[in-house]
Amino acid sequence: MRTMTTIKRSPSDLAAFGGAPAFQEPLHVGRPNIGNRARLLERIEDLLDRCWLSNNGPYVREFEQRICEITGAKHCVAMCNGTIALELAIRALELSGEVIIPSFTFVATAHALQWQQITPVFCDINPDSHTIDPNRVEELITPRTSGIIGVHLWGRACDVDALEEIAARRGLTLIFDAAHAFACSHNGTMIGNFGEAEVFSFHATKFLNAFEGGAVVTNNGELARKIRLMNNFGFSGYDNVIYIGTNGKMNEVSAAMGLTGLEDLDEFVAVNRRNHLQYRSELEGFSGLRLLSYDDWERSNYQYVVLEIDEAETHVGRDAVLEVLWAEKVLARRYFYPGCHRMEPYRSFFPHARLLLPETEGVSSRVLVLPTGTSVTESDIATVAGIIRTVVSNGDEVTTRLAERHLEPAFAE
Ligand code: T4K
Repeated sequence: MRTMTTIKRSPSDLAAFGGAPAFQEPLHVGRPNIGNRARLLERIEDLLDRCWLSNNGPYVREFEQRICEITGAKHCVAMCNGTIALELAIRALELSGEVIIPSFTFVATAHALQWQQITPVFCDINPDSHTIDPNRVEELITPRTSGIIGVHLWGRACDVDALEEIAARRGLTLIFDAAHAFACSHNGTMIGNFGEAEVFSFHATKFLNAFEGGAVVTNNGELARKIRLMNNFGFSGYDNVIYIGTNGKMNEVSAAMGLTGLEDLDEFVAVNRRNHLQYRSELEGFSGLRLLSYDDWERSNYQYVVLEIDEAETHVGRDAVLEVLWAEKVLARRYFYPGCHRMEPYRSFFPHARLLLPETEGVSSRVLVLPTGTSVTESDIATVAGIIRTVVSNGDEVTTRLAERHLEPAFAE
């Protein structure tokens, strides 16, 4: 049992102010969904018996097939991670010059471009959806712009239709970073079918994990063929290299993990959804708190519990709530603070970018991502929500006491 019986009714009960931590062991945000261990070990035994560990093995091929079945997309190329998958999609589509992306995303979206000497141009987001604002995209198009990468942040589709319209009208290539959006839909069509290509991540912390993994999914056969070549050094059959490539291959153990997770996909969704609804009911009615919701008419993986804290109403800032939670061993995260534009090398390249990104600045100062997934229990969530309720119900006091705490010599070091 992780939870102790301490109920945090008042600020004095909080670990930040001397109380016992609510959890004995850290409660992580990104705990992997493991699925059926016996099935995984069976598959690993099997691949060891077969002595086929990588290079387009049977489990990788089966994994790609299953991703196509689930998304309805025609082609899937599985890879060692989502970042390489993004890099290969960008390269195969011959993007160059400048590409417009949101700044409010994991830094891999920007790095995948900059790694190839393509400039990421940061676009502001819609503060309600947290995704790229199509109304701002058009202002950023220059003669050097070759494409747009929309990010389906938190697994909620960005404004696909508006981006498609702009890309078509302005002759730009459109792809999507769908790292968070495996098994999600947009207007009833599964993510994986939009733009020239969509990229999934199957990292340990993702809804479906392959330890590390990623994939490019597309309905364009020629593009899939090119990416498959690039993913394996450009080899087309033995001894014949026809393209500059790299090594982005997924290995068989990763595919075994991915296939095992796929067998429990419905269970992962059900648990995440239940967790989400519990957080919602526990935090409902507290002014200044907003929990991002998922559309019930869409397919969603409910992988992220995203809380926005409006300091003007709660009188306690997001960072203060974070500090209190960490003291309780609840390792909530400030994804995707402070925005790519405030990270290197982009901060040095574009020192004034923040002036064009007011919504990104605002959202990234308010967001806190809370623990969910199959390893988080109902009682864990009740405890976490209880701490948050105590903090926001006593916003002024918590803020003052944290400020005093920071003045103590122990915290000044
Ligand atoms: N595009 C977007 C929009 C993305 O969000 C990402 C990745 C990518 C592209 C690139 O895809 P990949 O190349 O990663 O496939 C994590 C992940 O490393 C990263 O995959 C993910 N996005 C990002 C949002 O989160 P960190 O820096 O938060 O990782 P870390 O080590 O702090 O772990 C997060 C939490 O999960 C901690 O509380 C610890 C816990 N954890 C982590 C691992 C790895 C576990 O409990 N078990 C584990 O095995 O980046």
